[in-house]
Amino acid sequence: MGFSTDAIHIGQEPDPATGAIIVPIYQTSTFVQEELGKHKGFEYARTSNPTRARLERNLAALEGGRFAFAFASGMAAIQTVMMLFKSGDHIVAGHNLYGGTFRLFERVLRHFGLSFTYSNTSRLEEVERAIQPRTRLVFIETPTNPVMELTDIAAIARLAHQHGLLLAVDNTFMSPYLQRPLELGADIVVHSTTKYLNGHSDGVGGVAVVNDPELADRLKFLQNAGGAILGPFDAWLVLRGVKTLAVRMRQHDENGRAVAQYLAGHPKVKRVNYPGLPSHPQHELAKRQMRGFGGMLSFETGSLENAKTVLKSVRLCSLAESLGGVETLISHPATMTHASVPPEERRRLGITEGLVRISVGIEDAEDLIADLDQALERID
Ligand code: P1T
Repeated sequence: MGFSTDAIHIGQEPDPATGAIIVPIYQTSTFVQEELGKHKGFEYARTSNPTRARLERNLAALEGGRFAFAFASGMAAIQTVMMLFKSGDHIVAGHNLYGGTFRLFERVLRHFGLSFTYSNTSRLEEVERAIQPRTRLVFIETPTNPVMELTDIAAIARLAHQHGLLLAVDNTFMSPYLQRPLELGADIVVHSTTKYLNGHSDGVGGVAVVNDPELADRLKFLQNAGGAILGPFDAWLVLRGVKTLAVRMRQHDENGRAVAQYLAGHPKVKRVNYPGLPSHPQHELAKRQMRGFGGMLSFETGSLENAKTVLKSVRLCSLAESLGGVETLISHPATMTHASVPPEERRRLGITEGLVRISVGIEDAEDLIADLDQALERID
């Protein structure tokens, strides 16, 4: 079946007990057993909950994987994936990650004996140089948050596997509608479901998806052992959100292209980071590896003052962290999402004080452009 059919039907079958067309929210902590060891497949809701189980089945299918595990947040999903490793292990990570991921790696997991080398994963030779005898994992975002740099997933998967490493891809920015890393060779896909999968800015969650049954067993164990699970109501919101994932992503993509093109032609905008623009250094890779370019972009206003003016002047775009909702959000990575990245590292990556990020929503594109136009008129 096609992607939209899967999104609407897999895990979303009518409730066998009542015929309810919508998956019920099983707001329960435990399940009564008939006798010792005899139950209906559910014992305790940390271990497994029917609403969450439905979502996990759905998201596994959408990512082209066999197993999915839903967590309380994107960070909880990433944290649980990192618990697959042990003290002494080394991870090669992309140099431009969501600030919270970098913070987890540097300020938490280092204390548990994991070590990290950050490299420009768009250059395979840099990744190869970073590999050490105790390296176990390559962890990337593509496109990256917020400078929209790409990594060739198929190529880096081959390299990782040649060295006996796992490849994990944070697919939050694209959603499985636009990019399916498992099909390109990745071993683990993670998402902040808070973003496009939920799509309506009304819940925080995360997921990890894998194909390998052994990896799945270990993640299932860690999900239960650590307990950072997604609650049933939040799982239900994502089940509702994914039904419109395909149509939303098509509109995010169309609007993203329109806004990027408008910004690229604006005399006061110094640079636009959007993989759909022919000027993007990896535009060809984007066309090959993604089904569209999505709704995320960032652009350079030239100074902190200019960025502040834009953020203050927009009326339709809302100044807020997060992304992937139907409404357009605008933000300042240097002081918001990437504040935990050291300033010199930020500068090196192009996360300047003048950089503004937009999560282009699915409003009418001409209204978004008009809003940005009146805001940009106020800058130098
Ligand atoms: O916020 P949470 O659901 O825990 O997800 C963390 C996360 C993981 N991966 C990527 C690529 C992300 O962008 C995020 C969260 N990002 C934002 C809140 C943001 O505004 O960029």
